[in-house]
Amino acid sequence: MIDLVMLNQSIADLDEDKVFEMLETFMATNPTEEEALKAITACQEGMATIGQKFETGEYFVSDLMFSGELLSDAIDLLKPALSGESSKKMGTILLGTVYGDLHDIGKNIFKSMVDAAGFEVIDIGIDASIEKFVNQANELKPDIIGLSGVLTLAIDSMKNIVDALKAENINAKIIIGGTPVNPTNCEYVGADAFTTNAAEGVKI
Ligand code: B12
Repeated sequence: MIDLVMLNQSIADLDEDKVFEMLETFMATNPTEEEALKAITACQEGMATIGQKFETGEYFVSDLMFSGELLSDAIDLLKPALSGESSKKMGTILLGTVYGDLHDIGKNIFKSMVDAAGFEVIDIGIDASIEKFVNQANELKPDIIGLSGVLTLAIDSMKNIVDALKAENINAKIIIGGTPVNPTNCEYVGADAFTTNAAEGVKI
């Protein structure tokens, strides 16, 4: 098993060489999906430290950008361990990062995992407007709609999107994900479920 504390630390330190060396060695051991999920969680925790370093002025926007690329590349390396391809079709999910928010790493992780679990995912990208969600939902009739966002302001975007979906009588189940979501703002948004963890999102 990979050293999760060191992986978390290497992400937080933006030590690209160390992260890749650790993940390549790990993948050569044919890890289980459960082990790969633990590695993703360690990376996610490292990203939270990067956020704190950004807040205290130790890191700059350029570091945030670099961390985004680093994490995307890390997840790409781990993906083969996640794709327990399922033959059954579980349903369709319309997924996007809500308007005002450009963060998509978490959304993309959830997309990979829920796709591997047998769902068809329609990804409408980042900064997705109310109209985009409503039009795609009307056209594609998904079973589930997933809203992603990590900025605090994403919560209001989520609420406005959910209000519009309900006004159009779109009755897909709605799940919200991303760092700021919690029970209180899940209720405020009017979503059916929330999570800050992609694996839990797949279970929900
Ligand atoms: C990388 C990063 C960036 C990158 C994003 C690259 C990309 N392609 O996504 C870039 C450089 C573009 C960026 C820009 C900005 N960022 Co930024 N960024 C981050 C950082 C460091 C990591 C975010 C991340 O990827 N986390 C890792 C992923 C895996 O976690 P996650 O998103 O929570 O996803 C998991 C779950 O939540 C879940 N999930 C996610 N979505 C969904 C959806 C569904 C349906 C489900 C079921 C599950 C699910 O699955 C994932 C895996 O478990 C965070 C710090 C932090 N603490 O989060 C700051 C952070 C989010 N950024 C911040 C800020 C301020 C900004 C900027 C305003 C900076 C600036 N001055 O320009 C801009 C905003 C641009 C915009 N309008 O969106 C603040 C937000 C503050 C706030 N409270 O609103 C943070 C918290 C940093 C900080 N502490 O100050 N950022």
